[in-house]
Amino acid sequence: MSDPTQNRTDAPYQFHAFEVSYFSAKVRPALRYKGLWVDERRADLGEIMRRTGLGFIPIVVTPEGETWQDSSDIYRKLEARHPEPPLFPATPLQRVAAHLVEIYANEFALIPAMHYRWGSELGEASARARFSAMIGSVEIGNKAADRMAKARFVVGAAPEAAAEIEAHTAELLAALSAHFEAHPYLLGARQSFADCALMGPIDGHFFCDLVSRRLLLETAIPVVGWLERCKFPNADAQGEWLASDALAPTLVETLSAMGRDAVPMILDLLRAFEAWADERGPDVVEPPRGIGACETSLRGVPVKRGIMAYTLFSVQQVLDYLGTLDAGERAAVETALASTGWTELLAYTPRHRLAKDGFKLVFEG
Ligand SMILES: N[C@@H](CCC(=O)N[C@@H](CS)C(=O)NCC(=O)O)C(=O)O
Repeated sequence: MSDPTQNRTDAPYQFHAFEVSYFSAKVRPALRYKGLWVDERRADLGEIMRRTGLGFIPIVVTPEGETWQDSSDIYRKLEARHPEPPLFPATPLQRVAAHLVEIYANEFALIPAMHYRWGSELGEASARARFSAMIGSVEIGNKAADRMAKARFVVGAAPEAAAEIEAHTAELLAALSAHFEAHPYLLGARQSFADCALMGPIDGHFFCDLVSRRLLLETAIPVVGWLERCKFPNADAQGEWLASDALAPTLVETLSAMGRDAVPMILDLLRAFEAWADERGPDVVEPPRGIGACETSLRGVPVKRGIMAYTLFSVQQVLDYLGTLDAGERAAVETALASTGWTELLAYTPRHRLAKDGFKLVFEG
């Protein structure tokens, strides 16, 4: 049972977010799980730009007025300030598994999310109507929609791969449904940052959008049950993560459904970013937002995708954690995940390293 006074603050945390935003949906359940006093407000891009110099949603402003940006950093800062109830498992296998789910959410699940929102006439028409209703202007709503509909191609949600994206999603939802029939959360009876991360695609897009919401309601009701639990967590009433650092066999199946398509693509993206970084000029400290596109594939279908520095930053987090383990712990993690496709990513050794300078990603060293 957490100390009820621990998370008391004199002023609320401000959460600048959108209901339709993927990364807002990734952060919101973590704030709620921590039981914090939160004032959620519609993101104002002008204010976000002023505070961070970046046009990314969401941000959190602390009761003292400090700005936090980047969903992964927000998890870490929340955990440091409010360790109870915990978001980060302390045991190696569960911690690595949680990082892998987060990497899947940061990097790959964008594809089905953008496909279902923008990849059909019905999806696009309903998303445009929702954007316009939300913004209160058809003209501005459509402009925002135009930008996001194009971003579909940047993340690799290619029309030629529509069947493969839908097959991936069906397998993911089947694996998650089997898991949530047996366990309330990914790691057992307690929420972790893995659940929060997966809420990005599943709450921020799938449950928000007409076509994918129907898919969830028709084919994946246990996932909807989990989503409702994550939306309104009562951390004190939750149980514990599985004992002895175990992963449920159904979670191993879920990691496989994620890893078999995501890992080859993430490796392609990492290699493309590192090849660009090898060749960059000596004074390029901050990688640009757009580095061009690379050729990757999904189940054999060629897909173009934008190369982003963030992919390396995202993968660094699990590699850094692995680096803190001793040889025996690392071997146990690799054995447990051997069938999932993720060990190839865990074996990747980057030649470059990124760090944060304020809100900017920069090369380290
Ligand atoms: N790394 C950031 C990514 C945030 C992000 O991409 N947010 C989207 C909305 S869900 C956004 O603001 N996109 C605007 C853009 O890409 O220009 C995080 O984890 O918070």
